[in-house]
Amino acid sequence: MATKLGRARSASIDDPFAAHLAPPEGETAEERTVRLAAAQKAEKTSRQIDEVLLQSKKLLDKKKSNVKILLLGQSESGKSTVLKNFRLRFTPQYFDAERAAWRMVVLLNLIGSVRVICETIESELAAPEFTLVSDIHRQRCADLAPILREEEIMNQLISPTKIQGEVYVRPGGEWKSTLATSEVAQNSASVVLSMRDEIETLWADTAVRELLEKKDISLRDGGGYFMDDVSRVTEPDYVPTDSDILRARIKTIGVEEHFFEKESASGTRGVKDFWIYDVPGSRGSRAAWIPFFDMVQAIVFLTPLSFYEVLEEDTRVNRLEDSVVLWKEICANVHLQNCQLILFFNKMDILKAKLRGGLIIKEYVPSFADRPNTYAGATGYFKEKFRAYHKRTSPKPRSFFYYETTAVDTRSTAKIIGAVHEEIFRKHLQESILI
Ligand SMILES: Nc1nc2c(ncn2[C@@H]2O[C@H](COP(=O)(O)OP(=O)(O)OP(=O)(O)O)[C@@H](O)[C@H]2O)c(=O)[nH]1
Ligand SMILES: [Mg+2]
Repeated sequence: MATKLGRARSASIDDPFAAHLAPPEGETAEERTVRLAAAQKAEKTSRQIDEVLLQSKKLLDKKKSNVKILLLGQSESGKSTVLKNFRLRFTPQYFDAERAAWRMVVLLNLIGSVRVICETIESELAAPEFTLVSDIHRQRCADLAPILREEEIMNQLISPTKIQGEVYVRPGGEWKSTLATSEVAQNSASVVLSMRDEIETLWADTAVRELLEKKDISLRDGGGYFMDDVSRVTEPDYVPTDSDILRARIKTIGVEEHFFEKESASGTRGVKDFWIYDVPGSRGSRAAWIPFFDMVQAIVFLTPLSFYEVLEEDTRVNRLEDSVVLWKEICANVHLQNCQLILFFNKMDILKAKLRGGLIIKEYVPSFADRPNTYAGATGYFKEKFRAYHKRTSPKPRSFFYYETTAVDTRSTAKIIGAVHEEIFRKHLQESILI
């Protein structure tokens, strides 16, 4: 039987809270236990809220005090690939944990290439004149229809909304955990693995290769190219290599924000914490860049020297011209006048291969004239152009940093990333001392 307890102490009329804090009159021992337990729970919740607030504040402070780097450049210039290189170099443990998800992206890229090939065959077969391919190819594509359905299923899983028919994943790691753990994705992967022979047969067909060449479709240049690795990437125990992850392509909508914190792994000692922002580069999404201009200390600006290509989103615009216009705008922007600008001529492996294949620069860039039609000739010429714009348009003088990169090559990029990181922190330190 519960006993009523008397009031422990009477509420002082001078203390406005005392009446609320004092135990209720005539409280039983049971009621007291319940009340104290409730108070304890409320206190715990309050502590948890305080903890969350403190963490958010710490995060905000970190953002304020840590170096922030922005990756800029047109779509497909290699921003997300450079971000992967930073992650591989500075947070290798996180990078490692994501291999299962990237395996699925590699398979998706593989299906994407099959889709391009089959669509090209279909349109060729629809042409009234003589075609390079025949009903045999139509049948091969029909046999491969199950993997195209799996592409749809996997895309549905990671991105329920498409934009203009294209699949984009949202920033953050959610799509990675979905792809890595979902049974539906595992099942899709099994379907792809079961069709490896059919994929290989399609790709080994010389008529198919000739058709792609005739249509000027170079799967190799488009990113996410794994057609030469079918047997390897369709092994049941396949784990993507670093290089595979760098070459895998998935489009992100919105801004990817990554915090780089010292990991205990060897090789990352002495690294200061910093943030990197990876933004989308297509013309329609460049407005998303502006909010970052006031807060970043360094910009890595990427441009492939693809004077022989046009933008995917606007085929009237030459890719290199688009990059030059962007570069001038970034250099001239007063909000960025104190920002370090680091220029990457990226995809240099592709430029080298094109030159080896007989690309004549002056046919695309008449002002190149009779300079040596070589890799050094091309990079030297365009480097001076970019340097001149940098000097002419920057609101106040600043250093010009420039690197030739092949972001899918982890080894050479790791060295460059190390040098860039050091340079950014050297300047940051100098400025902190001056402040
Ligand atoms: N061969 C070659 N491919 C590269 C290089 N850098 C990036 N790529 C590939 O090009 C494709 C596009 O690269 P991303 O890093 O996704 O390009 P992005 O600038 O982030 O593009 P958006 O997100 O659309 O703005 C990917 O499949 C990369 O693997 C390079 O140096 N050489
Ligand atoms: Mg990207």
